[in-house]
Amino acid sequence: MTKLYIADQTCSQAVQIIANEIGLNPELVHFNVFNETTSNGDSFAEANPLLYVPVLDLENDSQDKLTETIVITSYLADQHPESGLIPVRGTLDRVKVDQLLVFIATEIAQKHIPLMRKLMTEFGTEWTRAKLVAAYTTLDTRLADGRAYLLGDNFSVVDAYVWATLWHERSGAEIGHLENLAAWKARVDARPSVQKALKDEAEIVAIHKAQATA
Ligand SMILES: N[C@@H](CCC(=O)N[C@@H](CS)C(=O)NCC(=O)O)C(=O)O
Repeated sequence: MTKLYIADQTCSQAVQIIANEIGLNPELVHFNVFNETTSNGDSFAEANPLLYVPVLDLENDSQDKLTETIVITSYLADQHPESGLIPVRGTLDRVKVDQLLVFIATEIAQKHIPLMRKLMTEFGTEWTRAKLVAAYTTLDTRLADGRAYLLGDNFSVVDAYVWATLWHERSGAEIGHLENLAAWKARVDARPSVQKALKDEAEIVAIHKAQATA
């Protein structure tokens, strides 16, 4: 049984969604980023000394603990090619997806973090918000041909990652005018894998909170 470390409303939702799409049931462990405790008492620093979720503990003989959202989601999708969640490794289609995943990690996910944590100067805030709006605009443009999901007709790791890092409201990046993206979000919101991820996350967060107050 694998163990997936998650935190509330973070990029770890992308891994939960992909696991749900495939039908995997990793044990969920909640990491509280504020007090650095876990819902099962594990030391999270042993899983990832940088204290970032997600971490997938494979619980294998070599005790591999996978970090990096794009690595974990791609690994799970690769292990289950029948899911159609990612193109086959070694193809140009796959390179294009990897390009997009790195773009999302660097131009979207990590750009949000200093904004959400209010770490930037006024100039830096405006600059970074503009970068985010530009990045989201490229995704909106992809969807302009009427495709249901970011790669085409089928849901993929790319959709899961963009959805899980849609933090524009918390960052103050104004993307309300991107109508294709809004319609895409509604489609992703409705997926059972996404609903289950939110429900499972809320449950483990509540359990962890109850332990703290017991
Ligand atoms: N390089 C990692 C970064 C993951 C990351 O930024 N995780 C955030 C949540 S989305 C986190 O754990 N933050 C904890 C903290 O800042 O204390 C990845 O791409 O997966």
